[in-house]
Amino acid sequence: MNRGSRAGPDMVRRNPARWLVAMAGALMLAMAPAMAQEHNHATGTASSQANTAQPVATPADGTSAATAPAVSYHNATIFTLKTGIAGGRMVYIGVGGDIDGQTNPTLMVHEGELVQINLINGEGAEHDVVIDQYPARSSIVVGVNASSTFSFVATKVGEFAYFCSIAGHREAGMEGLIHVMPGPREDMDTDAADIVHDPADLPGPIGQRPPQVVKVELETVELKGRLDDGTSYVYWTFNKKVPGPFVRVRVGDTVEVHIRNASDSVMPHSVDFHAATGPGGGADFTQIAPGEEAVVTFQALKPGIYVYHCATPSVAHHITSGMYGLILVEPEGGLPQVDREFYVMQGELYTVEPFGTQGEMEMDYDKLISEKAEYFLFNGSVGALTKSHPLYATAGETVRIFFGVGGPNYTSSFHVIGEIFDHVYSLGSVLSPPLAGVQTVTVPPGGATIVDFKIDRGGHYVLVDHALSRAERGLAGYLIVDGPKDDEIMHSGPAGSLGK
Ligand SMILES: [Cu+2]
Repeated sequence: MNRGSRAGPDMVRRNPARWLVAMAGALMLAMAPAMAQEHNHATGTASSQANTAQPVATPADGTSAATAPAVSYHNATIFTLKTGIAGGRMVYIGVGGDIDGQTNPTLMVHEGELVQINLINGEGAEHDVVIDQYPARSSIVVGVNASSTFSFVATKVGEFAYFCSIAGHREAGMEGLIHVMPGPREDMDTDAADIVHDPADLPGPIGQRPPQVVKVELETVELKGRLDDGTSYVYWTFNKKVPGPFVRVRVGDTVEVHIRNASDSVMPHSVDFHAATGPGGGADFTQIAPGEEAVVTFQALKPGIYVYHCATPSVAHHITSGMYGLILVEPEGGLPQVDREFYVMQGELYTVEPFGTQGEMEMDYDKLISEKAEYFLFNGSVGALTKSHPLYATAGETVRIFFGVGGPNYTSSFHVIGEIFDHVYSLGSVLSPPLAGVQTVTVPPGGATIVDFKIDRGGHYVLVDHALSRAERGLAGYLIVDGPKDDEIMHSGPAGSLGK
């Protein structure tokens, strides 16, 4: 740990173990206030504390959904403790974040924060964890790998013991401190720009019209952008967003690309359209220094969904920094109509600083060329599609996601948790018939796909790369669907119990 204690909980908040231990609970926590209302929770502190009175034991496989406090995940400070034996004593051992591996770690939180504690049984004996002077306790975990999650709001400032209430266990060593510091966590937000491309921001279908000349305006802009709360990165972008603008044309169109490199750029930039046929996909004609402009024109010969990206050496550096986007070349007559379309792209960042560090991140060239990513991102930042721009839809609607991978290196196993793709335009081909009934789609770097699905049921759906370790490094998005949730398609309890 190389930072002050104030930053400690932040590291823990990004604790990778949160997904493994309390995936369902953590996901629920992140839901918008509207979702909380649907769960009939009052908002605010009282509800969160009320939850502690009824802790929910979760099996270690995380399949059971915990009750969700009506607060924002944004504010949750998460700790994971595993019971064990150290030096002949019974102890709690920190898992993940700054407390990783520590015996009876001191848990640093701020006044007013929602604190979530995950307890994992590490050796099999009966245990729990109780916070002194707070109405907060876990349920008892019995058996190896049993786990429990509870949460409470740290309303009282000071140092309080946490301990195991099973007779004799506190005395045997199962005791630590939770330190509630006065005042809110320092707002680390900087002057960093919001570089997230809203996934709902894309032009509508073209449909029936004859081919024409379509002018595309791109500006390459280097700017300090928000990577995560209190964390920034100097992105290189098309039009200040990641991904760049969604370009939509039809087959037979003439695409006239005007690219301008902002005068305050440091680097030269360019653009390579995978939808184009010709030298460098246009990159050979668009290598421009700061302040320069170039124009390249190409025929959209083949329909499909294609990536475009900067192709200035080192190309991997330009791509990782955010220089990618999608161009849809519609087939004649367009794609089948759907109710909602979304635009999502995946990329990864290679920073000197480990994932979760606060401050301004630096690109690490050695990590880049050895493909050791620190961050995996949808639409440019951690939380882009969870905290700031979730996808919204209504039950009964058909949804289409144009999904591309900028990369530069990692293939995505794109999946929406809780849904099945009705149609997949595999590898972005719209000339081949779409696949039907698909769970997970492979999307290579520099590749894209189109997935369509009807949402039959309200609820929370989660966009992931099913290489789920990447979810620990920033990669997740929410599709929040308004509509009835308890129905024949899925409901809690046995068959035939609905409405009884
Ligand atoms: Cu570039």
